[in-house]
Amino acid sequence: MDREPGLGVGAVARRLGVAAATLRTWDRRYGIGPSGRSPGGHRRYTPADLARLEAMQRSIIAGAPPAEAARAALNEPPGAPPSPRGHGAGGNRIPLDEPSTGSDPAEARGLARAAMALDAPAMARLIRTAIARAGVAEAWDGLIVPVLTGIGRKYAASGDCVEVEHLLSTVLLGCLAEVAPPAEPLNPRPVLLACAPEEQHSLPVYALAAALAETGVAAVLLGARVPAPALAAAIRRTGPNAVLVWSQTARTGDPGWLDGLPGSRPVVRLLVGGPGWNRDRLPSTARLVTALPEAVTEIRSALTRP
Ligand code: B12
Repeated sequence: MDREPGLGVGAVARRLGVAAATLRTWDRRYGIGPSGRSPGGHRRYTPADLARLEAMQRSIIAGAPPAEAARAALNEPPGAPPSPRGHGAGGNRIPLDEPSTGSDPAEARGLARAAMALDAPAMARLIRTAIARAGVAEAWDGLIVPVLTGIGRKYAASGDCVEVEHLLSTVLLGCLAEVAPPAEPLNPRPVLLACAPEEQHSLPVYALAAALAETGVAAVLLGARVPAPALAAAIRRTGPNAVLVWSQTARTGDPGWLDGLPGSRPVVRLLVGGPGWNRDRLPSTARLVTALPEAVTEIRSALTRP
């Protein structure tokens, strides 16, 4: 056994960038914990323990479930050379959460694999099949969001995958745009969908437009990075029943400008969506929606108002 006093749980947590509670859980659940003792008898992580944890963390970032990552790390001889970041065993995998009920985990793994392989035709096939089978809202929440979130996590952990993010986004925008607008829309007045000024993350508004189209509602999709005066002009010109503005990132989430949007004649229902918004500062005229089906319901209810 290693005779060095080693590191306490707090120091190891800081080094790996995970919470101390996570390390305790890994120890309890997977038996990957400190094997040393301090002179005072406290448990200490030895350099070999640390190497094992680093190996486990690399596997998790590469997409392995924690139990499997721990098993592999415990079986790896301590001191085995670390695989280069993001390219080791399983390095081509996107970490996926447990799928929501009703969704098919194999489908999400397939889309993640096709995305990592930059195989656009395979991605499009999987996305189109899911939309045709379950509709846009279910395909979005059950298949697409988990893969997007996984890619985001991989990017955050390693800086990799920006090309995957770009290609999957391009394919998705194409597939969502294929959902035909209703021939005879339910809504005589338009619904406007826009991203906040400088917000480039536009996929959710495309998904919303497609989901609305499936229910017979036609939307006017202004897309990414809509300047505030341009949205105001579109509202004045079209007299919409409902407007939804998306902010994905905190950088675009200051809602100060929303108050300046034209709000009446007829009454415009103002909805905001996305994790970027500063919720404490939303004007009382804006209602925050937190899920795609909720946005569809809210928009439809605005249409049926007198
Ligand atoms: C696709 C993507 C891109 C694409 C966008 C393409 C497009 N046309 O939209 C591109 C490649 C352009 C891009 C660029 C960048 N991106 Co980007 N991107 C993403 C990614 C992978 C998915 C975004 C998305 O569509 N999310 C929508 C859903 C999937 O996510 P969600 O909001 O968390 O969903 C929750 C709710 O909002 C709700 N929900 C889901 N869908 C819907 C729909 C509606 C209508 C409603 C109401 C609710 C709802 O349900 C979910 C559970 O609660 C995210 C990862 C992520 N976790 O989101 C990163 C992410 C948003 N990007 C990020 C970054 C840093 C960038 C860049 C700055 C650098 C980079 N990665 O290249 C640039 C610059 C962007 C800019 N200047 O604005 C960070 C943002 C970090 C932060 N907190 O600010 C993220 C989180 C990745 C990460 N983990 O680091 N990106």
